[in-house]
Amino acid sequence: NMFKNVIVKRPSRSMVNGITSAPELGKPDYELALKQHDDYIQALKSCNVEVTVLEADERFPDSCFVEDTAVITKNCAIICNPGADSRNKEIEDMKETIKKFFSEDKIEYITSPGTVEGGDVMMVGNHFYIGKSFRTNEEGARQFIEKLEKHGYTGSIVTLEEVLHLKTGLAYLENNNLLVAGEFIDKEDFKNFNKIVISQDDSYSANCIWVNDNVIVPYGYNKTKRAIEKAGYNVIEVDTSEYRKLDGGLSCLSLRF
Ligand code: CIR
Repeated sequence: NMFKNVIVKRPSRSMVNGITSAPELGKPDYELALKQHDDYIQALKSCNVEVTVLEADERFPDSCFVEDTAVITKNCAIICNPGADSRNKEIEDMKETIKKFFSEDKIEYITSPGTVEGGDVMMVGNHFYIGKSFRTNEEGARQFIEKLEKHGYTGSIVTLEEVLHLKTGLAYLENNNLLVAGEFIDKEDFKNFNKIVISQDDSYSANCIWVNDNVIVPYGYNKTKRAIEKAGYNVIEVDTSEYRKLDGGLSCLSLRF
């Protein structure tokens, strides 16, 4: 179950106008964000994946967060229908990119009134958890499960109470290991996982990514880093401070398949 490909998109200068729930953190510094994006790409390359780098799109301040535009699996790609209006048209460009990897019969679309953002979808083997959030609605989740089943997968819905996206507080590290923070720590849906619990102060670091037995972790969260190392992974740190200012983390910045 290794990843071969990763798609990322360069941040735009307009990112300073991206959506945020934490304006008190200040506006992102574009130059620093670019440097952090370079480091992110380097980290991915060190995990033996082919990285496709899309050009920045100034029309969409949040467009570097490509994860929300699609969910890509081995068998199919599902183009999302982002619930955030300012982000909805980000899917147009992603569709074209995905067509380079998948034939038309393997590409599915979520349609209105259904909304889904990929940050609400977590893959665990052949099963997908779909967060019902402010961005992903019931109808979107229903369509998503229907598409999954068509391509040999299953899905279930998890209702979110607090965080933006499902993967804001969860990361699956394969081998039944699950990073959990906040509202997900005690959720019934995840009781059979080997949980690595992230404390409230470090909750941002629950958004990590497993890439071929390495785990990329946000820089500056030593407790999280040590816990993941203890679970047997090679940890790579990448600073994401400028993306954090827009509620974005490591998973949001790429599509991995
Ligand atoms: C947004 O609010 O849509 C962006 N500022 C952050 C998106 C983060 N994406 C993710 O968690 N998958």
